[in-house]
Amino acid sequence: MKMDSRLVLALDETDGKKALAVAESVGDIVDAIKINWPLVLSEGPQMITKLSEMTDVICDFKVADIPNTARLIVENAVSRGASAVIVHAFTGDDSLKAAVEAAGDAEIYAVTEMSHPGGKMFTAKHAEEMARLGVECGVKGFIAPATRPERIADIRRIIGDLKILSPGVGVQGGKAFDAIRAGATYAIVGRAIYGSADPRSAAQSFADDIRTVL
Ligand code: NUP
Repeated sequence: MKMDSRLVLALDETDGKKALAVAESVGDIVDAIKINWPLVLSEGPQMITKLSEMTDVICDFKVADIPNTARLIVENAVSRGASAVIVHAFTGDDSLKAAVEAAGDAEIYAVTEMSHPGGKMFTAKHAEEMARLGVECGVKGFIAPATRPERIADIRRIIGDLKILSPGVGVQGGKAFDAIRAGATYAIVGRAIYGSADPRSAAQSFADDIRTVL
């Protein structure tokens, strides 16, 4: 995955045509596109393949299952063109290892602490443990909240130079440059780009913000 703008688009637009138009308009600005259940459920898993012809695709399926099911999901996503799959870490070492093995050359990113207010209830309490487990199990990166940049710094201290992808920028209140300054490798931005009247200039302004702290 590129590390140029350090910006990842979260493409939760559920209209396939609009989603592809946004992807095309910002494709040269973002380093990757992250898709989630809303787009895959409305437009089908072939969206993974279509988007992967433009850029790296991260499947944010937040896989939280037994090892065999985790393996089946990851294999399927990767065979359709995903460069990375996001999984939950609370499932434990066997499920995480199964996901890593199934990914092959693709990457597995594990969620540590979620960015929304409810993320403090359970995930925040175990974020460091989950980060340590992820390192042991061979994941290539972690999801940590731009809404709480100090927590990105906490996770960075545990994981060394593995990747951190940080959602929660824009509508959720976080700032891309705060996340990067705290140790995130990429800022993930969804609605503030695809929901904007001019997605390309919105993406460019996030990329410009990030550049000020690189
Ligand atoms: O903790 C997380 N927070 C979060 O927002 C983990 C995530 N994977 N996400 C995802 O990032 C969320 O599901 C959505 O796809 C994206 C953020 O979108 P937005 O708030 O920028 O629109």
